[in-house]
Amino acid sequence: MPLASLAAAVGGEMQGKGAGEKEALPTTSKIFLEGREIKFTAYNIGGNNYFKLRDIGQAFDFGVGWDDATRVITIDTSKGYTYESIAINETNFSDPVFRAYVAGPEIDLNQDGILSVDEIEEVKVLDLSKMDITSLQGIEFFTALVTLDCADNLFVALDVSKNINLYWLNCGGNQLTALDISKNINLETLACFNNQLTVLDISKNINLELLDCCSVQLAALDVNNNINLVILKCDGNQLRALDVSKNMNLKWLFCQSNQLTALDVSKNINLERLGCSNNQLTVLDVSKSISLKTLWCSGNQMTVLDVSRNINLEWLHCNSNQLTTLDVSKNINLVKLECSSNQLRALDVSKNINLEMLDCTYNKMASEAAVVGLGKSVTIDFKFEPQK
Ligand SMILES: [Ca+2]
Repeated sequence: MPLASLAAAVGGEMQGKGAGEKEALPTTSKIFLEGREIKFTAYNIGGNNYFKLRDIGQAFDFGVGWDDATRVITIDTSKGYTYESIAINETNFSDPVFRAYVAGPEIDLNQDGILSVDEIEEVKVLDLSKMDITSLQGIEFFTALVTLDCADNLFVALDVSKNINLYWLNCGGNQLTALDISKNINLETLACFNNQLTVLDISKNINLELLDCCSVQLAALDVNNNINLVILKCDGNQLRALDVSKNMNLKWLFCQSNQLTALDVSKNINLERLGCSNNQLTVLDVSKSISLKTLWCSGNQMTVLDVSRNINLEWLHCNSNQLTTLDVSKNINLVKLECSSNQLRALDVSKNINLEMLDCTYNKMASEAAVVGLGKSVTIDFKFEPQK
């Protein structure tokens, strides 16, 4: 494919060259990148197609430069495409709030209404949260961006495909119906909660350590490739299953208010916090999660819960299950225990000398005497309401 820069001289690389005598006609050829057609301004001259080198560099994401001293065009495939000077206008930044922000002295350093290559290179961090922005069109120009907070705005789409250096992205609290992060392989933190995604593909984001995708209407979530995940929060979706068997580094797992009928955390030996309340779990095996400090599993359908291996447990919330017994004799570090609305006829807390809060309301205990060893703990907040 002959490469030539025929279009308007913008970087200076075409200055000084003659246009020639041949007729240039717009090309009818179609260009595809990974199956997707790309629109270029291209010309057919003498039977050959000619493209603007900067267009090719942008599409295939390699660096195109111009050394004015030696008058040489440079191609650098070791780095991504860098945009040439960008006019701060309605065409490039359609949203007036975002445009005004970009036009400010923090971004347009010399206040000439144009983003130079150097000015773009300076923009590593953008905090655009809570600004009532309806479109982030133009964010693609900030190719040096590593941190983008655009949470709590009003936009329905977000193109971060050119922001390949991003490692921290918060786009929660918008109206996104889709989010393509397949190009953002450097992402370590992604918060996209409170949107309407329904689908989230994180298979390319193998460096992801924190994912918060709560309340985005997901029916499924595949985290098999995300072996570096430390924190996963996917509360408030419609998940019927969640496979975390590959996520050995998980420390926090919150999958509350879904439709899980089973949850296997036997591989998650580093778990410290597990929240799986308000699902349809009938069993929960936490015997391998010996680092567990907090466990929220209320609002399920469990008849038994074995926490005898979880000696580091400090908080246990298992309200609204169908537990007939609860053995907390090994959990000497327990500070807070909520086990209301179960079928308990008795509860022995005599070993729980660090207990500060106990709620065993609405069980089947006849009187407070059914709570054994209460005086031995340091319980300061004890709730005992009328029993079932
Ligand atoms: Ca400028």
